[in-house]
Parts: sequence; structure tokens; C-alpha cells
Amino acid sequence: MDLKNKRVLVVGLGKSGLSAAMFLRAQGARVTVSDSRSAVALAKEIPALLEAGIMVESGGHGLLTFRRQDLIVISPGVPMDTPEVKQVVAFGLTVIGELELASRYLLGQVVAITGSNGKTTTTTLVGKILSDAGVPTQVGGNIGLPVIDLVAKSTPETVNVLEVSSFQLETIEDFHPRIAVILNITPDHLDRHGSFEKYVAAKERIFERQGAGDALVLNGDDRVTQMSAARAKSEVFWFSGTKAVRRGAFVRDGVIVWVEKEGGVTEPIMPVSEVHLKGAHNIENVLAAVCAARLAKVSAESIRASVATFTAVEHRLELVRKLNGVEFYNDSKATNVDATMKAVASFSKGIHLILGGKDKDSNYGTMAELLKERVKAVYTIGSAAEKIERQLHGVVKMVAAGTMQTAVTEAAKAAAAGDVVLLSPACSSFDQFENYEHRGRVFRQLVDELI
Ligand code: UMA
Repeated sequence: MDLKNKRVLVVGLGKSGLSAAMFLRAQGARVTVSDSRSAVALAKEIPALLEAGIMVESGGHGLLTFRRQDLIVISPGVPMDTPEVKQVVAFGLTVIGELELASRYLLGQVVAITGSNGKTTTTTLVGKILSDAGVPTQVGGNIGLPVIDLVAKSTPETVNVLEVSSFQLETIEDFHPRIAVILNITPDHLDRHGSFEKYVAAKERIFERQGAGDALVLNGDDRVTQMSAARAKSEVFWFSGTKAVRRGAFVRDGVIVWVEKEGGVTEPIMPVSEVHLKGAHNIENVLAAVCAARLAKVSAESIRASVATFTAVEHRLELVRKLNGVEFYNDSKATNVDATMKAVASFSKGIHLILGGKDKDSNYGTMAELLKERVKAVYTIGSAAEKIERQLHGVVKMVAAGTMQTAVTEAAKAAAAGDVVLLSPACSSFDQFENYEHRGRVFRQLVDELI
């Protein structure tokens, strides 16, 4: 792809946009960036861009700016139905995402991992297993490091382990992972995609360029991903926490095992008791990681050693503190209902649950039965609070906390020894925080300050 002197517009000036703009400029393109935020809000980014010879449009997107380009690269957070984007697509202009741009330059193989939940844990674990085994490995993507930032250090021997989101997959063209993993698909981001079907279709694009010789790893216990298999042209491998699979990874008599070929030898990997992650959902993540690692030819012994020394990733069911017999868990990454249900299911009872944030057109009522069984009280925060209170009315005790500070104080006051205070909000964070990491850090700090 020759970018020299090409006019390229980067839409959105977050992490992805900033990295993409600098990369494009280094390739000799004539780059403009366009962001809906004001010049004041972008004061930190603008000087370096101007210095690099990049033009900046702030405070909104101008149709004329969009129409003047040879190529448009959009950030994951910018929807394809943004009016200016829709117009130029209709006009015949090429619009790709940062993931697509990066994959055209990335050397080596790609292992791509998607799913509604568990992506970051599984991506981190696969990265650890490969690098522990001596494979030259890079980890990036939705996990927080734009893929374009991996290009410079990639070599033909590199294995690039990428966490990919439905937002990123919406704007691919030739992205082609050697190994693709779909962990699970449950309703999320319906506000952006418009319907569950469209969300599933975006996720399934992870394997649209795969063919014979590539591998697709799917969850044998997930009704939606089971159906994806019929559309795959690559070799399908399965993982299951509940039953034996024909090809892939599963648990037999308390031991994680791997079967490479249908009817082939069952190879023991490790006892489940050596996994130091909480919850049944994390066993699924480990099984998926085992599939990816065995497909990348890492030995069973090496996988076992890596998994046994892997502990929880930040903001994912992370134990913050134990105070007067009460455990405080930070699960700020639980940004949808399904993730929260998995977190709640990891504790038998006595849970004080902090819920809320920015709603994504979710149905909180689906949690009713589980919450009734295990949760002592729900503390609502953020703009989704009222909807949550309405949908869970009469199910459990509700405390309208409003802010994280009040929620932590009230939950800590009410919790007795043996109880758990769990931040697992089922919503995104953007109404009160910069992102889920910021929300998790605020929670951790408030918990650390409790006396
Ligand atoms: N913006 C516009 N016009 C719009 C919308 C946004 O100009 O119509 C601008 C905003 O003003 C802002 C910029 O776009 O300046 C933000 O871009 P972005 O939302 O794409 O954010 P990045 O910082 O580039 O982060 C993105 C991912 N964000 C999203 O998908 C929303 C990060 O995933 C990812 O880590 C990063 O790229 C690196 O790859 C975050 C996320 O929330 C963690 N992901 C979702 C999830 O996991 O559920 C999908």
C-alpha cells in the first residue's frame, strides 16, 4: 500500500487515531485528523501533530474535509453511521479502521481473540504462554495498545496476539488471523450496532478471510458461537468447560486435556486445581488459551507452567483488599450484563454489588434470579441507575448511591465479615469516568482509604 503523498484523513483522536496519524505521516502521507472534541480539549495532542506536519480539524467533522481525501482511517469509537462517514462511503471513498491499516503492515502471524467477555484475560494469557515458551511475541489491540504501534517491531517470526473488538472488526477488509478465537457472544454494544444480529455479524468477521490451513477456536458451550462454525472455511476447534469435544480443549476428571485430531490421542495439559483465576468463566478462558497455544505448537509442559503462574488481570475480578473479614473486588471491566453475571456467579452469597454507569440498551432484568440468590444489596451509580432500579425492582434491596464514593461507603458499612463488596457495573463508564480503568482506579483508591 503506497501512501506517499496520498491524502489521508484520520477520524477520532484517541489512542488509535494518534498512533495511526503519526504512522501515516511517517509513510509520507498528507495527513489530516478530525475530532468532535474542541481544540481546548485536544490541547495536549495538537502541538505534536502540527509539529509533525499533520493538519487538525477540531470541534466537529466537516463534510468537505472528508470528501477531499484518498483514504479515511476511522477510530474504533467512531460509528460507521456517523453522517460524514456515511456520505463519503456512498461517494465511493475507502474507509478502513486502524486494525485494517495496521494489519497491512504487520509482519509475522496473527492470533486474534474476540468475544463479549474474557478477551483481555485470554489475550494476556496467550501472550504470556507464547513468550514464556520463547516465541517472539507482541500483544496489542483493544487491550489498550493500538495494533499500529506493533508494526515497527514486528518481524516475519513474530506472533502478534491481538485482542479485537466488534468495533474494530466492523472496519476490516483483508485482516486475516492465522488463529482466530471467539470466546462467547452475548448482548453488548447494542446501542452502537443496532441489533444483536448485527453485533454477531461484526464479531464473525474475525474469520471471514480465513481458509484451509487457518484455525478457528469456538466455545462449545455458547449457543451463538456454535452456529458460527457453519460459516467457517477454516478448521474449527472447540473448547468446553462442561463436555468432551471432538477437537480442542476440555476438562476430563479435573484435568484440562487437548485433542488435536478427531479420534486422536487425548493429551493431558494440567489439573484445573493449578489455575489461579476465580470463576468458571475463567476456566473457559484458559481452555481457549490452551487451544491457541497448542495450535501455535507450544508444548503441554510449557503451557502448564505459564498458566499455573498467571494471576488475575487488573480490573477483572481483582481482589483489592480484605478489611474486617470483607473482601473488596474490582471488576470494573464488566461493562455488560453477562460479564456481571459471571462475576456474581463466582461467589456463593453475601454480595454487595455496585451496578451502573452508562447504559448500552441492556436488559438488567435478566440478572434477577441470580441476584436474588446471591446478592444482599445493589448500590446503583451513574446515568443507568434509574433504569436498573426499575428493572430490578422488588428483586433485592436497592440503595440509590449515585456516586462511587457513596456506593463504597454504604456497601462497606452494610457488609458483615464473610461478605463481598463487588464493583461489577454491567455498564460502560463514560458518564462519570474517562474509561473503565479510571473507574477501577477510583474504586481501588476509595477502598484503600476505608478504615
Ligand atoms: N470521536 C470523534 N467522532 C465520533 C466519536 C468519537 O471524533 O463520532 C473521537 C473522540 O472525541 C475521541 C476519539 O474519537 O477523541 C476516541 O476514539 P476511540 O473511542 O476509538 O478511542 P481510542 O482511545 O482510540 O481507543 C480505542 C478503543 N476504544 C473504543 O473502542 C471505544 C479502545 O478500547 C482500545 O483499547 C484502543 O482503541 C486501542 O486499540 C476500549 C473499549 O472500550 C478499551 N473498547 C470496547 C470494549 O472493550 O468493550 C470495544
